[in-house]
Amino acid sequence: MSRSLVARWLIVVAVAVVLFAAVPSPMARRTVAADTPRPNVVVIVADDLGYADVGFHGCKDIPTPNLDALAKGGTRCTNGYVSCPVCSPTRAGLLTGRYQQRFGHEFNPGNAQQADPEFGLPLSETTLADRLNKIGYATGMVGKWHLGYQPKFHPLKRGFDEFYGFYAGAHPYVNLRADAEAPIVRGTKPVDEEAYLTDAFAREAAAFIDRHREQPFFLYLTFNAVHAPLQATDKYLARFPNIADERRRKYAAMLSAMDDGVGQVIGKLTDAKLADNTLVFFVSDNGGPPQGNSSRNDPLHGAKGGVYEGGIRVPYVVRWPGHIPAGVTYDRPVFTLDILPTALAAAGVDAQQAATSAGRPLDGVNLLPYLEGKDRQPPHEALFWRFGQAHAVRKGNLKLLRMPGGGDELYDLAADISESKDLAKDRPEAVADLQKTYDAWNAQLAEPRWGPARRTNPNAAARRRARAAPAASRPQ
Ligand SMILES: [Ca+2]
Repeated sequence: MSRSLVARWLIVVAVAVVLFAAVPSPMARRTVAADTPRPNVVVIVADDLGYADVGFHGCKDIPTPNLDALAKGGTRCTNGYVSCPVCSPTRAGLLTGRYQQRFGHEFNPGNAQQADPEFGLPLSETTLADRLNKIGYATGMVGKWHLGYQPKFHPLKRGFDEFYGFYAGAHPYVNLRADAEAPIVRGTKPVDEEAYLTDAFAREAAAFIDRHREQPFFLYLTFNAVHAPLQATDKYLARFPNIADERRRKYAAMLSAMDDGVGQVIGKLTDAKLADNTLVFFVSDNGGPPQGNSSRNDPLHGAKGGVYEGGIRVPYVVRWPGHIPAGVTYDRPVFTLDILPTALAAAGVDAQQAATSAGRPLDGVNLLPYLEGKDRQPPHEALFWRFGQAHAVRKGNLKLLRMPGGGDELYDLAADISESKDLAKDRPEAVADLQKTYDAWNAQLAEPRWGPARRTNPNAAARRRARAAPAASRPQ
């Protein structure tokens, strides 16, 4: 056979192979059909939302039909916790899947003027956005960042392709063009925003889904609703003519706006025929602060800032149609650190293995086998909280806690969700056991990288900034 004939023969064989491969056998077709595309991931975080203030927890004066529909379409975790009773540390834990105290992210920073210059999610940590971006997900963040003011901590440097929102822990909702010191930014550029901020975030989230409907995406939507300041528009206030308390009425309007926003985002997923292929989480970043925004946590005791249940147990919903059971509750303790490994498992990645080999093991676990009912064991042997002088550990239904200036308190949450009967004196052996468990965890933690005391003194913060600045730029 001449060389040209060999070449022709090879071409014919190659074409035949390609054609044959393009027409899969019945077996191959089944494999393809079973191999569903990687799901989108949408994590929606509310800010300072009380445990009692959603319809699916029995809220009566503020309807939340869209959140209720989300809960009905998924599993509601009745013992869903955050890893800190305040905003920034919870977000650090959520986005890393690791106890934030392992890397010193224990406290809120204060505003940009007061914050420690080194405040920010440490660059040693890998975010959920980093991990999903690396495997081909489009990653977008809309809302409150609260994980660093410096450029090196910017969302676009932490795994997000797109960002629309603000950096601080709180923001006005109206008259946004006037807010020159703490602007709303798109990417890194300040923008004028005409809309009510909650409406703007919903609009941007829906637009992100529209832009990326053809590829797997991760949307991290962090409303600052219903965090103070209490500001709402007439459109939403008009829904609550019967709430006499003016602060509660404004809170209701803010919450109703956020509920509309959730409806807009879920509606966009549905319209784009993506709902069945999207894993959605909804949580609040900490318990409600009734004094701050008129929220309610009942029947839980305590509030934002403390380690009673009212500070750390939050509305927690997971929805992934066809995978996670719909309209049911899951009652074992879970927390926001579980979001990262669960989302990555849904995307086909064993996050724990990757994180462990990188020397930064995860504390969260993949919840899918538990929520799907394949694993009946509790996902966690114990959950822990440390927030300065306040700390707590929950093991089974027993919870040991200590608030600043107080002594040991022990509660059986199965019998006493309101933490009304302190069992510490009656059950010293349980106190000792839980304390030992807590001590073993606590010994693994780092010192806080910044402290709450620093943020209360702007002069001290200014001195620290001066010390941290390069010598040439220091004031003489
Ligand atoms: Ca918060």
